[in-house]
Amino acid sequence: MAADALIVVDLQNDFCPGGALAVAGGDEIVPLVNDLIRHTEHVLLTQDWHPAGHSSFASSHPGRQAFESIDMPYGPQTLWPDHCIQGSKGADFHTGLAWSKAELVIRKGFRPGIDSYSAFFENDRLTPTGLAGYLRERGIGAVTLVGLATDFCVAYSALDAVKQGLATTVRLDACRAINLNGSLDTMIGKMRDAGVTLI
Ligand code: VGL
Ligand code: ZN
Repeated sequence: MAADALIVVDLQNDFCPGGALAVAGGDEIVPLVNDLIRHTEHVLLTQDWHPAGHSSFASSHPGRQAFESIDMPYGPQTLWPDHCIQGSKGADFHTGLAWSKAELVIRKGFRPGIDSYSAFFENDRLTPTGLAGYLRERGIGAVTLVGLATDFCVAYSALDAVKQGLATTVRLDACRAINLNGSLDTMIGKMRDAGVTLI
């Protein structure tokens, strides 16, 4: 029988209150996520992991501001404040997160010229992270996603999970959103249309 996995997306200091790209209430989900970790056999984590000067940072584009969109060779890209820099405190998992049980940590966004919201494919939609192969080899056929942010890394990961043929659930009570220009409603609609189970 195919196994289930819990994927905890980017529950890192920089996405929690006080962090560089704080998501409102980002830390509130930690107790519930820990509960889900305790009750799930296979736990995987993603970790946003950018080199300094990453192309998704507004600071890398003189004259541009955070939360604006720019055209990258691979398409439109939202610019962000500097965040989750490799090895920094902001890139660490939230201190309350019971992460030690995790079987795998997928780092993403480490290529200087490409951002990566999804745990499966970078924002060029072509470069794989290796997660699909890992899940296939481990016989994992269903995933539940939780974490930050609902409308970016969680949603992109969920949409790609469905495309990989995985039974995909997002626990919205264990996620928090950035909600930029209506992005939460847009991405909830896309997930629902794609067949993601939203609970
Ligand atoms: C994320 C923006 C930039 C996320 C990561 O985890 O949703 N959002 N990097
Ligand atoms: Zn990022």
